[in-house]
Amino acid sequence: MNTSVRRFPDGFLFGAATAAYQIEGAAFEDGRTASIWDAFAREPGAVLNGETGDVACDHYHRYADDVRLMGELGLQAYRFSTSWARVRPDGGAVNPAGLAFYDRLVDELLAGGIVPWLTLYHWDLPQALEEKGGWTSRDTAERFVEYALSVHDALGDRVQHWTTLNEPWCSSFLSYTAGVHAPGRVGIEDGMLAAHHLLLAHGRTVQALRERDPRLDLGITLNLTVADPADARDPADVDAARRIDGQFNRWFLDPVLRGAYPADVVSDIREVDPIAVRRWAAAIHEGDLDTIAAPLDCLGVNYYHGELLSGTPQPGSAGTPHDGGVEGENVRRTRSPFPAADDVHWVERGLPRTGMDWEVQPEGLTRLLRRLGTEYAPGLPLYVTENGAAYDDEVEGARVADPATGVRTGGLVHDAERAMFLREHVAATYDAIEEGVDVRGYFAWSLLDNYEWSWGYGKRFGIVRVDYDTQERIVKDSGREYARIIAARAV
Ligand code: PNW
Repeated sequence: MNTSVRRFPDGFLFGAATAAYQIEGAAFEDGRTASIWDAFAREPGAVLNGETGDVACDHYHRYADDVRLMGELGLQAYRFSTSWARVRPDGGAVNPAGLAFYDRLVDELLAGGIVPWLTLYHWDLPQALEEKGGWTSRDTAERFVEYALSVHDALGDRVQHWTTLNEPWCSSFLSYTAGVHAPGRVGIEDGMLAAHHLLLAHGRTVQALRERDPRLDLGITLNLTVADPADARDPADVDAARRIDGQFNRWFLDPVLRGAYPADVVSDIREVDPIAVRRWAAAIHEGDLDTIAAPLDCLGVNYYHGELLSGTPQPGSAGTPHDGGVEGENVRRTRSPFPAADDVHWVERGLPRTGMDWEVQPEGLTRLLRRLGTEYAPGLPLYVTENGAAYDDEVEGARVADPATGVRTGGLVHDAERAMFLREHVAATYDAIEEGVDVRGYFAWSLLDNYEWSWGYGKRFGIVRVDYDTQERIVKDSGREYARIIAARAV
């Protein structure tokens, strides 16, 4: 690891990220109807404490203040997602009032000199489409293209950077196989079908947007890991690492960048559930993989942690870090999101852990970027589109209510661990650039504390604290640290 000052190249973008359902609130305003998350959050036991995104950070009403805050932090780019159920309620006709929100947001960003970085799908499928089969239905991919084109109709004159999907692994295997994310379905076949139709939606959208405007910058964001064998000489450990790499990384990287699903993983799953694999294979039409592999302008990488794997059961092992769900009495049990990994075990290696119990492993990010830049996508610009950590923040200071308004102001949030996490991962990103990997940006997850899916408001990832009673925003120490890094363009 490099220890001298790391100065980022001109043009490297520093930003922060959010997602529609996690921050917007205003869940049923201006014509928006339910998404699968509105429905799922209302199912008993689906989300910790039954919390919903009904209000969240109330960003729908406070977006102008939030953009001002981004300016104060010095953010150069802002990654956000549009809500399908706002733009096309129930997946049907275009809702001008819903689109108008994103129109205002984009104008506000541009006026503040902040580059809008738009994601079309961050997990909030209209519930009406789920009721017609959701992502297990091929038709959903067609509906998605219509939705994408309607967002482009409204914003294409001002938005250059378009990401089709955020983390299709989560919206397929975590959602349709493990049942811990919306819509909470369980089964290998449903997860495999969902993944294929999500990727098809991605490819068709890339083709359609490209045809409309060849100047757009088009990409997809994948959540990727670094899966290491506990003992590189133990074939069972090597095989455990292969399975996790295969089901998590290669299941998406291979079709998107090479036009084929990984054969080893297909045969692993066939051993567990041959009928599921047969039905999935029948759902792949001729030409689908060419569509899915439509050329891209960049690849978005979400990195939180790596993992150490063994083929041998581990005493007292905590289990997969990819549960995405919550342990506890009021929360439903999950199935593994890895259909063919019963013989995979996670090994404790004594690294520090975040509030999600995820390991802190910055050098894993350097290795991941190197692998993508050499093995998978030489020449394809990479962006770290999410990286961050949940911690219990220490709030200090005179948080006195203004007698006139009742609004509490002031206060400091000390989150030294998050500040350190960001600094180390920005440095790890730089180390990849220095090796020659074409990494063009880094987005902190997240701008604001927000709705952390099945954890409700129980986990805070923000560099800005949100008081959910008053909606007050307080820049955390990590936010100030990130602002300093951006101002210096160095770490
Ligand atoms: C990502 N896993 O989610 C999402 O893109 C964000 O919306 C989310 O808030 C953030 O990371 C923090 O969790 C993930 O189980 C959720 O491996 C779960 C997993 C990975 C990513």
